Amino acid sequence: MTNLPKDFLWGGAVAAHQVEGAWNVAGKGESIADVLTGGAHGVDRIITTAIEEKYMYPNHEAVDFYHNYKADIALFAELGFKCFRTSIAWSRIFPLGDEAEPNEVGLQFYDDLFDELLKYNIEPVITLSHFEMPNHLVKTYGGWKNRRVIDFFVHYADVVLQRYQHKVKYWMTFNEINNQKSYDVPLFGYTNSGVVFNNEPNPEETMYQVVHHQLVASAKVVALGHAIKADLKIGCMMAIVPLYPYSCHPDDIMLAVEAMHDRYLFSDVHVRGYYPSYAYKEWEQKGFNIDITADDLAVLKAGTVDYIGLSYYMSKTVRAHFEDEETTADFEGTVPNPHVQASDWGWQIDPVGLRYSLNVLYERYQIPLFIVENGFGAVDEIEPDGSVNDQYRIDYLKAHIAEMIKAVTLDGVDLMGYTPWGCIDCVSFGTGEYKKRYGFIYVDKHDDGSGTMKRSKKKSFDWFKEVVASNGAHL
Ligand code: BGP
Repeated sequence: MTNLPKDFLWGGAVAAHQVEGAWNVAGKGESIADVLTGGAHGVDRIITTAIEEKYMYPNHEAVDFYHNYKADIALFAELGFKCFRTSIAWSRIFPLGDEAEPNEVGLQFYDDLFDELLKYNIEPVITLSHFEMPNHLVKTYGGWKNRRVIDFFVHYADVVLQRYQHKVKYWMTFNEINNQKSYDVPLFGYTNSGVVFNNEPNPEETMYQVVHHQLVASAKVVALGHAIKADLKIGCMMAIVPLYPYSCHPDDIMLAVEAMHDRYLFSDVHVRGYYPSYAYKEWEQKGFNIDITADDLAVLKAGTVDYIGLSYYMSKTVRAHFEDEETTADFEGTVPNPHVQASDWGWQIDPVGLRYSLNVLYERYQIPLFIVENGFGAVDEIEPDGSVNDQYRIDYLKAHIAEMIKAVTLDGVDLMGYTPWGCIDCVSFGTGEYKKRYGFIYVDKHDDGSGTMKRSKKKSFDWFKEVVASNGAHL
């Protein structure tokens, strides 16, 4: 039996640049996602900051949601979605990012998209910045390193919040803002902020400055949104990857606490409106000089979020001592957890970690949570009859939803909804591939550029439809 609230927001999630395509139509400017390579280049997606003929840019076409959104939304409606999470491509609204006047055709596209969702009573859940920004802001201003970008972002947010205030109630500011803490993974910094931290003289200090600018921008937008319409719900969005201690050795326990500071720092500021003491201590020890003004501190205080949106895919494990062992930590300081299995991409599958994370977050913050990403990336095989038997995806989602329901019904976590990632197949963010699929809806499009873009239902489609219809009672 389930006791999920009646208005629980079941749905699905994507991001503009991973589905829309139409990268240069209707006045859209070039975004940083448009210069990310894909396909054969694997994870090395940042090859150039300008479009070059010899590379493939999967986001240019993506799955052409821009032209197919009506038919795709009809399928979401068939799934019974109560909400649909996507993002607005900033460069459709402000092609360069620093203009005074928005691109009306871009605004109209999202009006039409939101109207189509509302036609089926599907609530749009909108991320303002999901791994893309106008490339002009990177080339001319240095991306989020530059304090002026705060004003450009707030202006963009002001325009869309005003415009869509009666159509969109649920908003988030920056997708997975805390990913940047892994500043030595170039893709995270680049897509979040237009900065490749490793190219900076002091990568970590620059990362904190960039993040500070974004936290200030986020707080300004939260306050602005509430001033525009008091009942808008504006959240942050965190990549939640719990870091377990490898053992009960006190050093493993403490290492996990320290490692989690890196993750909580972002949500601490978003939710509480001030930096935690451990952040100041870290900056002091490392000799960092982050430009934080008294005005900034007041802004942070005045713009705390209404809820925490989160992605959850995996847990990781940290270990303090390796004496006489062959195992060593990876580049992030994590080691394989012998008690869980991993996906083909090495992501550790840990449904209990979701319940654990929801508990820890709710204990810490006592504000509503919203799972806005969870899912299983896999290579799907088409059967001779055209079907896709993605039982592995059903198994993954079923186990995670079961733990999510325990968090609500047994632990009392206030959870707003659940939107699995990539409800329709889309371009992988991490690898730029089509073959890493997450959807209930298959899209016939492949890494060699072939494919008809035809949509078809996978086995998981009917399964999730029943989950939604039963409000989680039938898994
Ligand atoms: C999150 C991002 C998404 C998405 C997802 C899956 O980090 O917010 O944009 O793509 O991960 O990752 P991937 O596409 O690399 O499998």
